[in-house]
Amino acid sequence: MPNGRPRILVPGKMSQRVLDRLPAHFELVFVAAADPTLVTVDLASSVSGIAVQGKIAAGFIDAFPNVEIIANFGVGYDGVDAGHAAKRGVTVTNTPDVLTEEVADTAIGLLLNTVRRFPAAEQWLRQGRWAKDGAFALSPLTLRGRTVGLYGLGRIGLAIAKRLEAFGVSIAYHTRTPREGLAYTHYPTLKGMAEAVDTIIVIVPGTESTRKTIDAEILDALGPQGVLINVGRGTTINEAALADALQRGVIAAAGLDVFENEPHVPEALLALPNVSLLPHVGSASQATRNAMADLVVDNLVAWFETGAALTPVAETPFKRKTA
Ligand code: A2R
Repeated sequence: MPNGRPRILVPGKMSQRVLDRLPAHFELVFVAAADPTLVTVDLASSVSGIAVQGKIAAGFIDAFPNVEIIANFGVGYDGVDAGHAAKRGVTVTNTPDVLTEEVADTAIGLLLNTVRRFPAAEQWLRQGRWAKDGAFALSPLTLRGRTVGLYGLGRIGLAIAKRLEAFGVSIAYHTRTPREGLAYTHYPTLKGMAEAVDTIIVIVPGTESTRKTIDAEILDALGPQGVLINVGRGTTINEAALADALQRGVIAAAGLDVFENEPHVPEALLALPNVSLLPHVGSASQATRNAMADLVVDNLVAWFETGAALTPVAETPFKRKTA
């Protein structure tokens, strides 16, 4: 620990607020990317913590024999190999709760944009077509009378459900374990829920157990009036199957804020009129990103000052070993 202060490594891009706050507590060091070949011998042994807004693979964790904590910017930590960190005794933290309401707001906005085609309507106005060609086409779809199935009912899923109650739609959900004390219908299988609802909102984490689970079979079960919204992770959807289902009218429309290979969006989806697309802005207000940045820094400070992180992920419930 040079200067007696822990050394924190930032690989690649990071929120400016994190970069502004960390130097009050730590010595900051940088590498251009989370690539073990960029790590010098001096860096390897001296780094005690990593702050990351991107991917950290097992090989990068192994490049740092003395690393204790990896603080991830975001509630979803699918980019960090938390299973490997757990085996190494390295704590991983994420940023839950502080973005819950913002992402739920985004989900509702994307749902309305998708069903009522508001982005296309605004383009119609901006292009002067309202005056030239008349009223924008009636939206074939409506939120009225819909039954919405939440795939995932954790912190964000529940915040979406609370909002949906005010919209007067029916609400169901699929999770592996039913939540106590809720009036929403629980479906033990995704297929069962897809058959029963006409709208699915995806808000599960990007894990092996959710990977490509929204596939041709589920889209078929959702049906021709079906609307699919994804504010979780792109990996949960088989994008080729989705594009095919949208082209052939197997489902009616989709709204996507997340993609499998961001920032690249499949051409097949870009070409479709019945898709509303956002560039992963679920939590992207200045205020919410500030709160996330503060939680990244506060986790690191708490770890080194009190010996316990504020929001460790489930895989790494560790306390700091003091020498
Ligand atoms: O299955 P459960 O009972 O563990 O419920 C969790 C559900 N979930 C799943 N549901 C069905 N099949 C699965 N294989 C599966 N894996 C997880 O997702 C729970 O209801 C929900 C996750 O909730 P939280 O951990 O509270 O996460 P939060 O804050 O709502 O964020 C969800 C995701 C993040 O991981 C980012 O990817 C994205 O939203 O921002």
